[in-house]
Amino acid sequence: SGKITINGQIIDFTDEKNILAVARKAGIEIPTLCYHPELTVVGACRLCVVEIERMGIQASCSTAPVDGMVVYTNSERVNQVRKMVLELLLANHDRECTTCESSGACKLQQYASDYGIKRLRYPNRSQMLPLDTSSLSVVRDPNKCILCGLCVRVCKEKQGIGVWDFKNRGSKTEIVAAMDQPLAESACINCGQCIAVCPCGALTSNSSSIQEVWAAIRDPKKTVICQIAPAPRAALGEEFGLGSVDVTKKIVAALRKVGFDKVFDTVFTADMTTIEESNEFLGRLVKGENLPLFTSCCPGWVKYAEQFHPDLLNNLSSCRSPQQMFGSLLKKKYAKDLGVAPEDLFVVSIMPCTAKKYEAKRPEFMTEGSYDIDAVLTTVEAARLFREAGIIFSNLEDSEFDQPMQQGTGSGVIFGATGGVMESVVRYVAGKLLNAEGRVDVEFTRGMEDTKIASLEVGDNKLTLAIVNGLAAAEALIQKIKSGELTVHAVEVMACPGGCVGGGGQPFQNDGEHRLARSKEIYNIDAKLELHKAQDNEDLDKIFEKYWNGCCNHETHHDLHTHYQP
Ligand code: HC1
Ligand code: SF4
Repeated sequence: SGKITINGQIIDFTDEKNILAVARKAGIEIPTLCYHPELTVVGACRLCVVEIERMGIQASCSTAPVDGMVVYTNSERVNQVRKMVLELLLANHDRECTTCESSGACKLQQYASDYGIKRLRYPNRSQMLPLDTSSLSVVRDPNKCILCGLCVRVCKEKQGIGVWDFKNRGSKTEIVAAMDQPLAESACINCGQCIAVCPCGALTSNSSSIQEVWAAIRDPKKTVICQIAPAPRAALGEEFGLGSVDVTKKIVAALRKVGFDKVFDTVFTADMTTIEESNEFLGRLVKGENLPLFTSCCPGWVKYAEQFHPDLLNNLSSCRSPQQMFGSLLKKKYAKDLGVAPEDLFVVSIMPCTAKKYEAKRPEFMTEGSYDIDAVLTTVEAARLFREAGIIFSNLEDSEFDQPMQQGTGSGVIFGATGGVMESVVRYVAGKLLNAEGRVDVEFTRGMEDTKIASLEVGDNKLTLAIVNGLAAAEALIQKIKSGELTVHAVEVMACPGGCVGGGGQPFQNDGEHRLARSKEIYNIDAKLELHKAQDNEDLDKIFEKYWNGCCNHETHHDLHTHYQP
């Protein structure tokens, strides 16, 4: 710890590892394209240079603060270097901003504007290389890549997968997927975290579903239904300058204006998942088999388990995810009520997640030859749909979800943040075993740490529960469980940092600060809702009764569960 002077201002530092972090803490912005506070530092882009007395021009991301240092972040020399760095990057970058998926959410575009870059002194060397559109979830445009390496690091360090890597050296350097094969051939689990860190449009979500949704809406034969996941409600407003506030009812209103026939809440089937999964868990506890139970609503995690831990597949909950439970319910049951064939019901979901696009296309999730979910839009893509429809989002009047699946509990809403699924199960089980009336709030499940473990007494059961987000953290936990170092009864795994609020389909900036704000809003929504536990959902009771003669039986098992095969 010590003090440094930045632009004449004396600033204390404690455990910050670099000048950039000290400056940001003091509210002084330093531009960077390759630095991420949660990833290793490589000092590749040189945009974060500062001038240090007696040391000259240095990259602030890779220079440690030393007591007494005198730093200038915006001297003439600093700004000259930054402009040159930006011009060199732009010379190698496809600058077709008007047609870029990331226009308006691009740090390179922003900095070029901030630093007044008008004409380049260097020839344009960008070539038109083909895009990699092989993945259902992620599209890569190599012409936009500036080699910052954030995708390489996030996939390796946070997800422990390492799909992306550098190839060649010097001016031939490029980033490629494993074995230089199309992304779809790799071990990619579709989480979209590389999209979340990409500063400039080289990695974006596969947005082809937007056109499919328009086509269905314009097709008079189709009944078009939308469901909204928990996490987008606290993030979609960011796209319209409203911040991370609850916009659930505006999303419903926007979808009606777009032309959807019915709008439902994935929170309804999150409650359904809680009930089916909690009973599955209690059954396993009684029999002492297939423990620990791992949650399975995160499709990135499911693919990871299939690829790297096939011996754990019997431990995964057999419950379909809330997205897929809703799809199955709509295509197998509700379609009949409407008198519509499954293929004429077009089911869309708005998800914070790029892996949900892949989950929707898994062959086990079909009804009479038609996918249970026809199209998945990320939060960002839904915002684009609304803009394309000419909707002025911030002016919309609130609108409610449709009957007869209208209710959703706070327990279903918190699925959207890390720890929420586990908390929902605890609320349900405590309510059921202890006849607990009213609210059962759990403390240890909350917070953004990547690993949370606690033991709770619920009735006669002493349960040890673990919650992880990010697959590197999941892997570390699995190793402890497999080695016998740790015994747990249930594990919640979410592939994305912070859970679904940090999903790869959420708005840019998709960083720690935004994940925290969204997760706070998710818990605010829960705190305000009268319905608190999954068993409080009366609409759900009626639907269970009507379609399956109750819950947690052979019939629900057939329609709402699945089986993961090693
Ligand atoms: Fe999620 Fe889920 S919470 S997985 O994070 O279980 O995507 O939001 O919709 O299906 O409900 C995502 C969010 C989402 C499912 C639910
Ligand atoms: Fe890696 Fe996730 Fe990107 Fe796939 S989507 S390459 S797993 S970070």
